[in-house]
Amino acid sequence: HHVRDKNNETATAKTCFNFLRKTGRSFSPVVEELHPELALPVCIFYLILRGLDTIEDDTSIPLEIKEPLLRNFKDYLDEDGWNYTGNRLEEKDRELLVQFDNVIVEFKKMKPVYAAIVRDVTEKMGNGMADYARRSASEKIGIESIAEYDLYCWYVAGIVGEGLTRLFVEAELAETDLINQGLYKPMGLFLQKTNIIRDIREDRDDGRRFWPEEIWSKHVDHFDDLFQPENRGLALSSSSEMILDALQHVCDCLSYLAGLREQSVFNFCAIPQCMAIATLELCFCNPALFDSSLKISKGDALGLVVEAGRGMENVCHVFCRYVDQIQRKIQPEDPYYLGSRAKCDEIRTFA
Ligand code: PS7
Ligand code: MN
Ligand code: MN
Ligand code: MN
Ligand code: MN
Ligand code: MN
Repeated sequence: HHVRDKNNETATAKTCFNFLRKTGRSFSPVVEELHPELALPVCIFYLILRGLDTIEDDTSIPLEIKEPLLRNFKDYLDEDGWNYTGNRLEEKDRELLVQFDNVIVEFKKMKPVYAAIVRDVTEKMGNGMADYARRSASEKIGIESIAEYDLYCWYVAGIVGEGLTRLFVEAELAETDLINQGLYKPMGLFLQKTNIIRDIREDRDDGRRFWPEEIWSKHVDHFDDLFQPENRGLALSSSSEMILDALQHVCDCLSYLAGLREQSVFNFCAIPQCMAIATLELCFCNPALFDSSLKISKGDALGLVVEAGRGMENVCHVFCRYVDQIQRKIQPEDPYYLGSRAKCDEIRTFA
């Protein structure tokens, strides 16, 4: 078993791991436990994308400033001492951008093949976020079609999955097949869709909408109607359809995970997926989803880390268990009753 040599870490690497702990509570344990060849590169990768997302999320930055920041972010990675202090004070990850020079120092020391992958993902994600920010700043406020929703999720998470898979292969910790199969896309989409479903209320309070109009407009006339107490039934039907849409990716995610051989890479990939299915189960048929972001308990999360770490068979058990709980909650009057039941049956047969 390989262990990272924390005593030989530079001061900037230590600072980066501290930022990872502060800004990525769910990712930091799995990143720190990664094979030592990849722990620091993936930590830097994470912080770069977290920095980009902090700019994307700040609704106080006007589009004329935000758009070039997002599109040019990949170039700042080579600018010694670059930082950004323009975020509004409340933005929780502001400090990362203020001290971004530490991330740049470590990015420049990264193996060139790894750095090229990270830069490529940063460029594509920055441009995708900028396209979306531009569209939502003009007449439209949010995502309209399911195709647009899938494209947004591809930019902010699918591409990350592709980049991470390339890193695993470059580090010889995964087989080349894993890239060719393209299953990194559903891996990213499943995580991102779960985040968008869970954060519906928080995002709406920030003036942002990620649930596609094509889905919610079947149930309510206006987006804000989802949050009115008298519309809880219609809001829950919308959430059922959103969750059913996310569940379409589950079988592909399990196929991706089944292709991993190295234990630390397996844990890194499998644990967030198990947290996601547990989160979807918590959100399913839960009216509190429209009051605040729901979070699985610390105890449940800890149990999932242990279970997922015991290998593929246990990960399948985790998925079967949560899918079974979802299936028990589906109401016969739910318009997605049959579709959801069929999907749950399919996943349990597959797993
Ligand atoms: C493993 C094949 C480089 C480890 C990990 C920072 C979380 C933040 O949190 O609503 O509500 O503010 O603004 C596939 C992670 C996809 C991405 C996307 C899995 C980078 C990440 C920046 C691929 C994670 C899914 C924004 C964009 O949503 O979030 C495998 C490492 C993975 C970061 C996530 C997040 C997007 C995000 P929040 P938002
Ligand atoms: Mn964010
Ligand atoms: Mn964001
Ligand atoms: Mn979110
Ligand atoms: Mn957010
Ligand atoms: Mn799909």
